[in-house]
Amino acid sequence: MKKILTGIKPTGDFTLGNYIGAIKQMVSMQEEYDSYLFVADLHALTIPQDPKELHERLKKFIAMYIACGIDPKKNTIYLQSENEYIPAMSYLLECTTQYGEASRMIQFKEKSKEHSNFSVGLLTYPVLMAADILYCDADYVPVGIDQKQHVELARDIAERFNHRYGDTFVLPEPMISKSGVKIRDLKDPTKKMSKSEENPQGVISMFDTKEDIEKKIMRATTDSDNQIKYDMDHKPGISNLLNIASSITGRTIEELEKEFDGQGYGTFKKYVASITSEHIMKIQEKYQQLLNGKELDQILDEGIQKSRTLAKGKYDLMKQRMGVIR
Ligand code: ATP
Ligand code: LTN
Repeated sequence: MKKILTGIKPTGDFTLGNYIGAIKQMVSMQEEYDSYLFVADLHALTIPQDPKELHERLKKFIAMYIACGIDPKKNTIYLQSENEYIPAMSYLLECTTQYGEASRMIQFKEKSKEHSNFSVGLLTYPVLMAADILYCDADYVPVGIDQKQHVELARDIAERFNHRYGDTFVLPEPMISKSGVKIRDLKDPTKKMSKSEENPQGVISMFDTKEDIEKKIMRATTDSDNQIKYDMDHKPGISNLLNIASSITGRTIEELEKEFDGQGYGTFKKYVASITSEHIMKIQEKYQQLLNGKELDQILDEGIQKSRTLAKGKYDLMKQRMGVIR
């Protein structure tokens, strides 16, 4: 069975974009692949975080993954920071990574401009990500297009290590979903719905109340021609709502266009608001049960045990190959 692995940084509330773009995709693949899913809490630290808020988000994210349909029996689920072999591997990989490669990463260039006095962690971010991927010999890494460059760097680092020290790593490939849609910000549909967005009005959090979800959708920015037609270039607002409705119900865009033909934006928005809020409320019900129960700790204990065993094996092999053993 081929392995897939992905992680999400807990840098803000888990959004509808993360659900549709990342978790739903993992759910649809969990039968066919040996799947690894983690919370990338060490990666969150590359930009300053409030420790209390970050801590509270960790279990919330895990509970949300499972409430969204990730089956703990079919996935290895864990917190990145509980596997100490990953940062240890990352150091060894740093010594096989060129400074030029790391500093050419687009995310590094952008974020280092945004934050004055940025940390060294921001530069080594993709090397830690390489360790995340390489320790378990992941074949495919489902990510958004913005992370493709990081997965390709992980592959380059692995290839160089294999060449220099002998076969050690499987070469991973990014898996960019063709069908996976990008959910846009409801207030500014030209940009991605993102958990670090400052204006919450354009972002649906999976923890929002039913009323908030409905309000945000009813107030979503749309054009003025009142036609329910998919056209991302000229009608990004309404196209975004069509994408959301289609992802949630499994119905095609054409079916939805036909059903709401001539009915105007108000009626369509009400429909999207109602199916989206109901869908998220069902997920929240399951989420609450998980958060209140004991199951979560057991899932994390099992996940980290498996993850640590694999990472220790790979770390020891790397050290042996590199000559740093007694
Ligand atoms: P940040 O604001 O910190 O960049 P983000 O919410 O944009 O965070 P990431 O943590 O970078 O999300 O992404 C986690 C996963 O969720 C990735 O696989 C990414 O492709 C997916 N994802 C995030 N936002 C969206 C979106 N709006 N539409 C579709 N997929 C998304
Ligand atoms: N950098 C990714 C999160 C991430 C990740 C990973 C994704 C950290 N480690 C390993 C895939 C594989 C992001 O910002 N979305």
